[in-house]
Amino acid sequence: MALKIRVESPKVKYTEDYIEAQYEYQTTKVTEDDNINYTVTPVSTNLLIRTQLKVPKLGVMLVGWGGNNGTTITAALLANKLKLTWETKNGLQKANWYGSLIQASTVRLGRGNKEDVYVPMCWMLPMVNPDDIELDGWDISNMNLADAMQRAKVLNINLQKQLIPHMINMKPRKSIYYPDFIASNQEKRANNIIFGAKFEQLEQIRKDIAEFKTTKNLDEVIVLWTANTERFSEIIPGVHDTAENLLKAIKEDHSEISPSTVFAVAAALEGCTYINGSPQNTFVPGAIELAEKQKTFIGGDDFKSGQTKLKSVLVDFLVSAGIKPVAIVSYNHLGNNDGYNLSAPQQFRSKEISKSNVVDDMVQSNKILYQPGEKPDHCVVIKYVPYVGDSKRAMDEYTSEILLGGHNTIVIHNTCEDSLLASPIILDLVLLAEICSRISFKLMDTEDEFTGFHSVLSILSYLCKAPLVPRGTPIVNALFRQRAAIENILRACLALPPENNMLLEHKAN
Ligand code: NAI
Ligand code: DG6
Repeated sequence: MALKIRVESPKVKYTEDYIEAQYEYQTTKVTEDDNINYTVTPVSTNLLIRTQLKVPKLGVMLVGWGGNNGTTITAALLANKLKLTWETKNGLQKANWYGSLIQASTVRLGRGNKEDVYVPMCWMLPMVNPDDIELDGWDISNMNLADAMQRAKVLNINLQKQLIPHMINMKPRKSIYYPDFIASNQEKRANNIIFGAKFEQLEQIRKDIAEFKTTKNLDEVIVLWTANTERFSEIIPGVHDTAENLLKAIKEDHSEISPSTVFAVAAALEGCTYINGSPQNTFVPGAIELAEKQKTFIGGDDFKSGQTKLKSVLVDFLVSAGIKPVAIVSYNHLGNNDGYNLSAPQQFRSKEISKSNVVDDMVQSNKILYQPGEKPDHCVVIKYVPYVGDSKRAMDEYTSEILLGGHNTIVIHNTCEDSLLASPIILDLVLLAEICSRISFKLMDTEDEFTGFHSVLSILSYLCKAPLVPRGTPIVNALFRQRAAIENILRACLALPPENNMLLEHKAN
């Protein structure tokens, strides 16, 4: 693959197979004596970071392929690959990847002759081209993707008409349906089911993955859950706690193992990355341990698409400006099948949990504003209103305390198609997870083996409402900290320093 960016530096070596970067990773160690005095020690670690150049032939399998997100990401991949255009009342619309961090956002590379030079994030390292992704998936509904796209009512009709011939022969594979885990109102969709015991279902999903990989001659498959939100599983010792117990419990057909966890187990056993785009606790401790043992990657939970994304910017802005948010009320209504499923209390509860913890790190970062344990009131409401379909309305009120007991209230009203927000995030999750599988590092000048990222890919936090991180790792929800992590890791792979925004060269006399 031709590289778009080449770094001229003795710290970067290009071989036939790798980019090797010598990187000085700088952190600070702080010792706190009595909360008033701090001792800070800069720490520097010299790393050798290696990025494999060969981009794999990638397959993506979506669980919930026939849903609004599943059909919309399929349509977006096809529309971009086929370079489709379609008439709208505002003129000719071209396919694009707006909303994708990797495909449609840029990174400041540095200073050119006269101005700053920005490049698409996907140019930083050799990444999978979305046009080359092979798609497949499962759904408990047997509807073909063309009909399912029409059912979703997300896309412009002129685009749908062009896509129908490309999607009509796409048929979701049979899936696992345990009625107890999703809302009972979903039952009428469930006509495409793998019957049998849990272990037999697990084996069938494994066969599906293997068959897809062989038939399409793929190097790698990523499995992503974009199916209905499930209720939380009750974590039972001896069932969910270790990889061994989880596998044993599946063999014993234990009723408290969810479909999404069976998929996670199947993916790990097939050596695949598994990403959870919904809020439920798919990654029970045993599923995490299994991924660690299998050295596969996992990421989640719950796509961070709209209201929460804005929240993770706005609260960060307020708290870092020294303003104290004291009440956040987030209301939304929508009328798609996701909203219908979430109208059931247990499934709503999963979403409520996922949407509720997203300001914790920002609040905890400011001890001037918040006493230990103090948090803003935070209320999340979701209502199902069929008429508005996929066009979700989100209304937020942020009340903050300002100078000398004053108050500041910000109110936001947001309307847009939920699946058009989620689909580019699905693409980003896949592309980022894939590039992470080609990055490895070791301490400089040691005989150590290169190691890759931890199985739990916390770098995906930017794209998730409730980021899954390795045990004992801080959770970051603030959007621009999350973005900076991605950008600076990509820069590190090229031995480029983190973007510091100091612009000292323009500030000094
Ligand atoms: P949807 O209801 O249109 O699609 C879900 C699909 O999953 C349906 O076709 C359903 O038949 C299928 N399904 C249910 N259980 C299944 C199983 N066990 N195996 C295979 N298929 C199964 O929902 P939509 O709008 O596509 O959302 C999908 C998920 O993504 C939901 O959990 C939603 O909460 C989550 N999400 C969506 C966001 C968005 O902005 N659209 C943002 C964050 C999360
Ligand atoms: C109702 O809130 C439906 C949900 O699936 C959300 O639309 C989805 O989780 C997106 O949430 P947010 O907070 O990222 O807009």
